[in-house]
Amino acid sequence: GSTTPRRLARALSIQSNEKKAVLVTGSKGQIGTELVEYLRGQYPKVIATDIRGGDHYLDVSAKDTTLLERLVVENDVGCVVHLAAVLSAAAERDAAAALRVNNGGTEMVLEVARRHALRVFVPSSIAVYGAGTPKRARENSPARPSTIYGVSKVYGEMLGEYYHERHGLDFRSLRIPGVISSKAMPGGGTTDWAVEIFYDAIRRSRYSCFLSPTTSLPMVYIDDLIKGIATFIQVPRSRLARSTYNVGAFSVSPANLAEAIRAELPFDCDYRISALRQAIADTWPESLDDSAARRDWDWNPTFDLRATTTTMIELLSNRLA
Ligand code: AKB
Repeated sequence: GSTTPRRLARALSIQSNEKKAVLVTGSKGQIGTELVEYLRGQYPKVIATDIRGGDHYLDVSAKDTTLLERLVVENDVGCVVHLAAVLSAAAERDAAAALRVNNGGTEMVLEVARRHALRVFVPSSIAVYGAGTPKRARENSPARPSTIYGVSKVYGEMLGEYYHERHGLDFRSLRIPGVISSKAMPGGGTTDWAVEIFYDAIRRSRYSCFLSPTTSLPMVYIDDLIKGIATFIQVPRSRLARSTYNVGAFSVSPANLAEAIRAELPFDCDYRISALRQAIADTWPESLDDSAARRDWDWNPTFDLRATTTTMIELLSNRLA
């Protein structure tokens, strides 16, 4: 029949999770800093956790399920946004730490979410792609990463989808490109150059880029991403045809971005290529086919390269002045 206990449990948990509190891990990171602020305008309560402070200290790699469960129960949490992770270049330098944080953290969050019927959002990344992925990646393109970070992101997606199928957990994930933002720095990623370049352009009128001038990667401006995540975690499950979607916006190489900055400010860019980060970037796709997200839940980024560049320069010039 169609009303199996699992389907019923899923329907009930989906209904009852609307507008309860949201718990965010990694809330002090590049995405968390701005997402928490935005969600505070939308939910009665947002519990911001991080290893670096926030409302509550939480080291996801310690797998302290008792602490996470206490926060969930005491605050009537309905949804966990699990952002805490070690990014690609840092993960390559310390694979054991990346596995502890990325795999261990996701394991703990999914298990607590199963016990308390929570909705879970875990960001995935363009890093899931690798050998055999076409330049423009679709969700069902081969996802065979060659980095430990990519491996951990594939694992997170697959573990979440397993919990969805096996336990009816409302697991949702987005394959996110490089994120350009002004409030918090990324750390240890391969797309960090696309943020650093703006700080250096404003402070010193020059930047030394660690990727080659022609390495083109998909990017998204933070405002589009934040609105997209907020929409995606609220959309009725019945509108989703899958658990994991690509979200893209525009693609840019260091040479393109340097030129866009130069149209606004005096600016010089040179290249001191990091062998590690270049090797990682070379395995990632140039752009993401995000037509499924546009169709199913209205993903609709509005910032292109020019709008991102002028907004970043305006925000940072005011802040760093
Ligand atoms: C990184 O560069 O590691 C991240 C990502 C693309 O997932 N920004």
